[in-house]
Amino acid sequence: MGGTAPRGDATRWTTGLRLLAVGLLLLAACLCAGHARAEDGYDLWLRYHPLPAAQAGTYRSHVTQLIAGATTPTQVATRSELLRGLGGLLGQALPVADTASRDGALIIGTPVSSPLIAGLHLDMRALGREGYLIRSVVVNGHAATIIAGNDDIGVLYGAFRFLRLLQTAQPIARLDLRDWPRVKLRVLDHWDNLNGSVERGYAGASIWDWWKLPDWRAPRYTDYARANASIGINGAVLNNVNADPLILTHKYLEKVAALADVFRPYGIRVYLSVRFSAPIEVGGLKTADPLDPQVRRWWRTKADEIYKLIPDFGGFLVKANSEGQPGPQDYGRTHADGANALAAALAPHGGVVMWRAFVYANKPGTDRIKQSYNEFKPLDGKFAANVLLQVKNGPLDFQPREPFNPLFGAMPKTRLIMELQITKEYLGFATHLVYLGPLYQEALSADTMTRGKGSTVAKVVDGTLDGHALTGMAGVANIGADRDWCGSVFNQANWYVFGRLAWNPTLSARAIAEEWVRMTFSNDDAFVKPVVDMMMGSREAAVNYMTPLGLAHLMGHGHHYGPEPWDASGPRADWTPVYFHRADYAGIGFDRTATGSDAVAQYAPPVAREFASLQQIPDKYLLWFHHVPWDYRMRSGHTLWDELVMHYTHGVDAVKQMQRTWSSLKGYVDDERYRQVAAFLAIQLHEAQWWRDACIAYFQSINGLPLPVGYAPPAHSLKYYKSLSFKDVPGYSSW
Ligand code: GCV
Repeated sequence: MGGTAPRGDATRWTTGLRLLAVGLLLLAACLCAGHARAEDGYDLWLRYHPLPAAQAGTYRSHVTQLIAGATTPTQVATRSELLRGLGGLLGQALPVADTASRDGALIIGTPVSSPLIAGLHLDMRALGREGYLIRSVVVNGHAATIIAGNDDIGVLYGAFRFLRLLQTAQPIARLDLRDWPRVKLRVLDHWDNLNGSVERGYAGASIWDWWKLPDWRAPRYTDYARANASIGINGAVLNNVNADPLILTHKYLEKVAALADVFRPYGIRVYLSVRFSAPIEVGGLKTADPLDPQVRRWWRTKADEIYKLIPDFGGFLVKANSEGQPGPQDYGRTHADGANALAAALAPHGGVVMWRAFVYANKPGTDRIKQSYNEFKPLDGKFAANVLLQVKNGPLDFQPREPFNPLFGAMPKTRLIMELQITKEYLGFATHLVYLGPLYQEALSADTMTRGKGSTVAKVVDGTLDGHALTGMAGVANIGADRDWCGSVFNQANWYVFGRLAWNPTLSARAIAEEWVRMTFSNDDAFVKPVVDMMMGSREAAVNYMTPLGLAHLMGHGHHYGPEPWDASGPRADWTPVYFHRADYAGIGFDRTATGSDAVAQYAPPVAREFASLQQIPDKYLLWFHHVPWDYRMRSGHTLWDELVMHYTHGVDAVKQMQRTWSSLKGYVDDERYRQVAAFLAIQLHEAQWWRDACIAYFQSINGLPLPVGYAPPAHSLKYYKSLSFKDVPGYSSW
């Protein structure tokens, strides 16, 4: 034993050192975990994690007590959000007080709900019902901050803005902010079916548990409302535009009413998609002719029933005579006849009809993208005052890139609501990291030139171009029952940017991305900058690896997963990629100039001239409007074919760069979210490469041209890419 003692001491030493080292490692791991603890994304951008000590300390000196009424449901919601948010961010509970007894009171309310606010005699005329004012003031001799509005809902929006200031590390010592929504209806369209599936949904099942409603009001519904209110969304269409008529039965309306009750304190109205033939299917009538007195009476009675259950019901969204849906044309009536019949039923209650312009059935054979304009433009001025015509951003169908829809600016007497897609049906589903801010901004900032220079789509949307007060923006939601709501953390940014742009269509996509990154991940500039850059470039990357230079709709048939540029399978020609790219031995692209379909003529003359001219057309729209030879010389000096291959390759390279950026930021993100993003980027790279290779293989099979020097050939044969087929693709419910 004696001979072993020294060795034993040495062993103990070594063991001790090892234990110390392990302890230090554990401590370090704990500290890191405190900095970046595992997160599942449920909290979205409302995480309210404790701020770094120094920053929290500064804020704590400015926010020492909360003075807030709690009489109405919205006041209760506002107070509880502030207590939750500030308590979390500042790391300590905030006392609620009746009067400003020391420096640092946060006083919130309206001149009616708060005597302190009333006493300040603020000029809040410009704020409207939903606007707010945040200001540093002196009350009872004490420094204080007020969040004031004309109505409770404005105060709630102001409270979220105040929280955002702290979440994004902004100074709060000398505040003087006022803001109000520029668009009236800021609506999410859920394409959720009553059986729990979601058309074009990639984040799991529907969040609406119709089966358990109205008795079970899941807490998640409140969190949904909180998230929406935090970005100013004030409406939700609960069900798919390919609507099940059952939603209008009393049983379902009671379920809808339960959701409306949950959302009401957060300023969110519910809307329903309705099937035009519901008077037949639900009402037992023989016709749904909008001019038939019985049909009109049925809609009136139904509206009365709805408003008894839901006094603030928003109205109806209608997809009619589109993709197999019934509509007024089935009875020889116009879209205006149909919309106005429903509008008449809702008008006494203050409801609206959002009538979709997404139609392409009237004249098969006409260029698909021209049909909506052809059908609706002549109806300008024919719609009732509570009808909004809901127009997709582009004339086709939510492609990675489209020029703006020519209906914007072309119907000055009609209220147009813009429809954007938040769910990424055509942009890689849930897994591809594609921030849609740049796409939305591109659409909103497009100049229609319809009333001279500066007649932007944003001005049509916010109503300033033609003096409309009833305005709107709708986004097809990307929300599902997945724990992280949207199928990936970065998809949450698309919900966020939609809400922020619907609030103010002139905000910058980059600034919004930065807000979101700070709230969702970290305020560390070393993290924020590269992530925002990555997000801002991500949409262009997707355009490049999917549909560069104005190509469109090359996706897999029906389910829209992956590339299928060779598909010519019908049943309609204008559902197939070959219809859209028109590639042949001589060239590629859709001639939409006067020598072709003349779709350019639907734009105001200066825009039409630009799009029609090969000299002026921006490269990004070239093949949308022109059929050009493969050896056409691009501005870069390359031939079109070489340039196409280069764009496809840039797209793939950009995803590689995104991967590099993300792996360099590992230390800033909790492991759970880090790993998911990394794994999804790997999927994205794989699929981007597949897109590039399959498209190049196919186009090369048509033109027989060699690849530009230095560009790798596709990894597989065209036969291989054509052999791929997919069943059970998420989000694909055929109608
Ligand atoms: C809800 C595209 C989608 C359909 C969708 C339709 C629409 O065609 O693929 O799933 O149907 O747009 O916007 O109505």
